[in-house]
Amino acid sequence: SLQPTREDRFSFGLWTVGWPANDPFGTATRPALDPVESVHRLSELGAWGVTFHDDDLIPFGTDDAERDRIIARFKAALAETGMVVPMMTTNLFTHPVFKDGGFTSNDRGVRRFALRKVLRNIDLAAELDATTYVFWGGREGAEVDSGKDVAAALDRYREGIDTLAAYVKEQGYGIRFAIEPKPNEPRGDILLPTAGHALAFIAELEHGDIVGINPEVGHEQMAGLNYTAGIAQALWAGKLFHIDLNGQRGIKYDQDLIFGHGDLLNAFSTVDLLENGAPGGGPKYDGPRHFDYKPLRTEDVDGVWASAAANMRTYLILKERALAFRADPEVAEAMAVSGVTDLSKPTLNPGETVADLKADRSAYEDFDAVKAGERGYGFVRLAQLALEHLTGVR
Ligand code: 3MF
Ligand code: MG
Ligand code: MG
Ligand code: MG
Repeated sequence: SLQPTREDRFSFGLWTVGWPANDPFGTATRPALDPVESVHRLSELGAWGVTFHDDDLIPFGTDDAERDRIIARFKAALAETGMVVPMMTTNLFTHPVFKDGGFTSNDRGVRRFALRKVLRNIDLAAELDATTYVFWGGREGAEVDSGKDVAAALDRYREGIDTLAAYVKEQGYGIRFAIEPKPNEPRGDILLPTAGHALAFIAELEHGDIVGINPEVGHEQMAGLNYTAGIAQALWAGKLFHIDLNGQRGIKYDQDLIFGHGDLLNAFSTVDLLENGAPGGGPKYDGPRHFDYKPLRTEDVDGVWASAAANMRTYLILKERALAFRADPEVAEAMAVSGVTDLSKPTLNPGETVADLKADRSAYEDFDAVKAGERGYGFVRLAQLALEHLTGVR
């Protein structure tokens, strides 16, 4: 069915539907939404969860009494609807104090303030039973190469993440961290620009065991990269802790389009991987299907809810098509012909040593490289089969 249910585990950021559509060239075109209304509307549409930055719910600078009141009212909306908060995150990018970054600001006082802001919100995340805490370091970067010591910045980034991860462990919160890469915007260059950079960074952490990544479709595509291939590597590394689904059309500003409204073929392969796993097996993604998109600035409030529904419906359409793709015997046959399934077979025989390989004349001396070079792999046929399933022709 194309009707979303709780079992689909669709979640939305409060900042997505709640974006009043202010951009660098224009003022808001829509009124601000009450987070409590967003919880109710998303629930009615069939979503399962909401996610948010501290400041999305509790405006920066709110006093403690008002903060408590806002949280109590929000909790009541969750209880009324049964909506959950699977993920939370920190806004370390809007206020001028963070203009040179949070964890990696050149100003040490700002770095300490950033850590305190996160610590406070992690306590709230634990209170709301969130299991993932996302770090998108939008201001952790630079425009001027000589103005940022990248090695020192990475030391401070590591210090920040490790300090917070140690805290989560000490408190027994059961929360895992997910770093969200982005190549640029709002900074000219952002640290940890791609999924690969973030994975390499995590390998240098003391508490890397509870740190993974939250790749966003559009962010990887802004770097000209293939999102499906990126999350496949994260899955392979056991580090795909969360995902930000949306759409992007090429290398340009962060569009945050509705999922599938950008590179549709890649959206299809993404859903195929998420729902069916890699053809040869391996770890499967088990987290929320989280949308981080922006309703177009041209839309009114009705258009906001239509766009939220469109994300979920598109995902479910692609899921149906991806299941049909994998169930098609012709696809299985085409994958076998292409060698897709053969790739899961280890290159060496069980127990084979390098000496054995060197002694195997069939591997080299007698191997017909010319003939092997003439082989057709049939990937075009696979691509066309995918397209025909995607478009509903098959
Ligand atoms: C910006 C983003 C962010 C992150 C969020 C953490 C404002 O391009 O994608 O949204 O997703 O900060 O989840
Ligand atoms: Mg984006
Ligand atoms: Mg974004
Ligand atoms: Mg995002």
